Amino acid sequence: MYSDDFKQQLPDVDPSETKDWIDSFDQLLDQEGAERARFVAYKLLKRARQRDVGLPPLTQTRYINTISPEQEPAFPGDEAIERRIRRLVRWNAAAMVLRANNAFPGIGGHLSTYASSASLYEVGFNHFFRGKDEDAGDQVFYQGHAAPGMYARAFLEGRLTEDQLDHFRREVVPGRGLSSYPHPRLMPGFWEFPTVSMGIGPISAIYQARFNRYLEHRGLRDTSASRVWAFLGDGEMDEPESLSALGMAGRERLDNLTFIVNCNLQRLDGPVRGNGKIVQELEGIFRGAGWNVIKVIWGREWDDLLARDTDGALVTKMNETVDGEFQKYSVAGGAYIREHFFGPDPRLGALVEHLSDDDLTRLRRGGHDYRKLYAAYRAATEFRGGPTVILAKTIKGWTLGPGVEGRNVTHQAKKLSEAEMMVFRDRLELPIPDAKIKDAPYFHPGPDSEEVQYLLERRRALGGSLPKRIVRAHALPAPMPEADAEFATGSAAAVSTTMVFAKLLRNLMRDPGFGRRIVPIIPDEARTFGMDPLFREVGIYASGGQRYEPVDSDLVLSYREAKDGQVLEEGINEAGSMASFQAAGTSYATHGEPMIPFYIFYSMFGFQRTGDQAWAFADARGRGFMMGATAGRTTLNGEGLQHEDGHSHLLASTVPAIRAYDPAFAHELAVIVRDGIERMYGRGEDHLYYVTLYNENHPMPPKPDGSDEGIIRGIYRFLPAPEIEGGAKGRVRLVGSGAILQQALAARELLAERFGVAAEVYSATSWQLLRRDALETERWSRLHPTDEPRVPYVSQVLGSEGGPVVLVSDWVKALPDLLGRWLPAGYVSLGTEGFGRSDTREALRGLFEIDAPNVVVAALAGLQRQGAVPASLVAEAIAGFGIDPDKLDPLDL
Ligand SMILES: Cc1ncc(C[n+]2csc(CCOP(=O)(O)OP(=O)(O)O)c2C)c(N)n1
Ligand SMILES: [Mg+2]
Repeated sequence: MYSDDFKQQLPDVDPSETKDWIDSFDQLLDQEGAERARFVAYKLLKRARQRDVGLPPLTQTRYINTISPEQEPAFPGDEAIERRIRRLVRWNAAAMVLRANNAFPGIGGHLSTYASSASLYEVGFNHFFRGKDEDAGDQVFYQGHAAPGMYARAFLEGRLTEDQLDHFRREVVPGRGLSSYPHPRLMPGFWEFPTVSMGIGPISAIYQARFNRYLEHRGLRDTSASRVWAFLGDGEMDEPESLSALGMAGRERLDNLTFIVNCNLQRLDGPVRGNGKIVQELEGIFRGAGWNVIKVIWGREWDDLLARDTDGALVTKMNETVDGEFQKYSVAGGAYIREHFFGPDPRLGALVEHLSDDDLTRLRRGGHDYRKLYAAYRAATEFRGGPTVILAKTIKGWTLGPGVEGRNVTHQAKKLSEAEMMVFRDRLELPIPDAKIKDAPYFHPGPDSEEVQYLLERRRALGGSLPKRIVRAHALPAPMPEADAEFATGSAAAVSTTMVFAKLLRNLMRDPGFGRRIVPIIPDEARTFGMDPLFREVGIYASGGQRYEPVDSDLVLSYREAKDGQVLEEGINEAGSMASFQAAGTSYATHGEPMIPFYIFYSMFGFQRTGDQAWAFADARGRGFMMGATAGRTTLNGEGLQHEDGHSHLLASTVPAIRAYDPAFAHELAVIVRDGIERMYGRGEDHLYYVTLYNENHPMPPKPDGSDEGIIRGIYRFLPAPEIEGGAKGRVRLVGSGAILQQALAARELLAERFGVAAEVYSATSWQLLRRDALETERWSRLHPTDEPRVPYVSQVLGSEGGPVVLVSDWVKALPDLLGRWLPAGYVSLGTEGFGRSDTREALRGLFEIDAPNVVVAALAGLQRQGAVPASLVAEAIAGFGIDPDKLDPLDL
């Protein structure tokens, strides 16, 4: 409860009592000095925080453990057995990486991340993480590079075989290999959340915790028993995504969320903060954002030293030593530590007089002290009113021996010499004979061993083994016909596909079958997209309800926030929106509760800005709709270079799970959304839909009979060629998409009226799916040479007969060019390569050469190449339309 700052401003109801407190403090300061006064002040502040009196954050505390030894709870487990289990996991985790690299040099893998974090995970597995056997359990985001540790544990549990461990990083034969990192796409029964792209884990975890609350507050699922745990690297915390949502987590008081930052002080190249202190820096940032911070810096060996540090010399030294120096101590040996850490101050020297140099090297860091960690996790789970971060100081490569531990190169270590392995084995006290060491054999004590029985029992008690991903969701019924029937009949009034979508979404949300499962996600642009009616109708999610009367409360469309509000209004925050999108889009698996997210955003700020999260969403087997509004380089005309999107479809096409659509009409949009819902929520297919929406108004025609299949597959003939009086001088085919289909339609009229050319018009609803189909077909034919070759759908629709083909859209030419080799020779693509700029739509379409006159010219040029019309006719057309043939190419602007 850090946000109740107003409490500070209360009047002083008992000034004489206040004075007593101040007088005693003054007395302490005067009589015992500043150090003692500071000490007591710290203690009081700490106490106040622990008692949750609503103190504003004091962002940094001393460089010692937050939980004092006397506050540590009794450890409920069998420490000795748990240590042995940890050693087994450590060994097997390393063995799988070593064996993989012995057999296949260069296959990669990491030893050091897990080595530094084994205790962090083990205490969680043995005492805290709730499994998924009965319900959703906890959601654990594992640090990507620690994956070998999770596999090694699953091996001890009997969930993975030696053969599978031996196929670490060799996944080509399905079902046998283990993915390098957590990838639900590749191991859908094991991993839940992709984390290895640094920064994606932390932001996803925060929004997952908030989404759990959303489900609960909306009465969809009781998630109160689920806790979200995120294991993160200290280097990873430099990513903007890692930190950007901390404030939200604090504001939302997500006490169902625990971060564990593995502060090994190192990232890949070297120290995270050689000249500073990452633990302290993170403490300040997290606390400032309203988090409960628990530092686990020192192991129990330091307790006695700190207890005897009555003059504060040791704490001062700890406070002043920079991380680069701590790293040096971790490799330099006891004599060096004595000289440089304890040496300069005689008081410190005296403090460790009784310890040998070896003892000094055994003064562990807190993140390797199981009991200290247990205390921290306990405190984190018991804390109420906000999220907790545990900052655990560790050594990267811990237990792997002097060549690897704490070295700058440790991150990339994937080999150990035989001698190093023997040291490692001895340290882990494992009975592996010298003769076998060079093969790095796995070590399993047997299913009946005390260790395995213990760990299985622990997991049983906690609800089952982890990591595990289970899909328990039931299929949803198809939308009622009322949801989209109106769009098939079209409308004479000019409307935009954005307006149509807003209407369609509202209809769907009223569907009794699944309307309440829809999750509209909007980064502060609902008004732009005409979606503000939702505010009133279904409310904006606000965990604490609306605590004020909105300025527009007298209006029909007022800004209504509610605890059970349905809209996730994320603010100007596309990364956060994507993280919500992932939490909602994976809810069918995480919680067995299918939710249908529609994330609506400026198309320019989607794949370009948060493309990595789209990739993660697809990896996570998310299901949902990304709606790229204000699409089109020339259709969003006044906003200029940084807004006008002509390439997001190209970027989207790189995500393998995508189904990307660029509908032109209301009926197309309706068919696409209905089909998407049926595929993802009826048939359980794991897709990411990308659908672009335009803000250009035009009439919406009725749906042509029999067009559904074409709309879904990516192209259909929208209009036949017109009859030309006296016979056509030539025949062409015009293919358009989105708002620019209007230009193809206008070109069809011009071609008929002015040039006697008959043009068919096709709507290409999905360039990307057409390419996908063509690639699949082509591949099939190549691998089945004795069978009749299959013909790609696009070639079936646009065969060799029918005249030249012109393809035009508000996207870069590269998009239709993706279909190039399956199109009739000589096709022409028109598009919007180059930077956008502000002007009228007409002017921009002229600039990018995608307006009706330019489509006509391209069609005539196609006929000219076929010898159907003379070059002079094309030249006349160019002149007649006032097109300057020497005008600037928009690519050169
Ligand atoms: C977005 C991104 N950039 C770069 C990398 C490459 N990378 C992998 S691990 C790593 C260092 C990780 O350091 P830290 O977060 O401190 O984790 P540790 O292994 O030390 O626990 C880097 C740079 C990545 N995985 N993701
Ligand atoms: Mg690190």
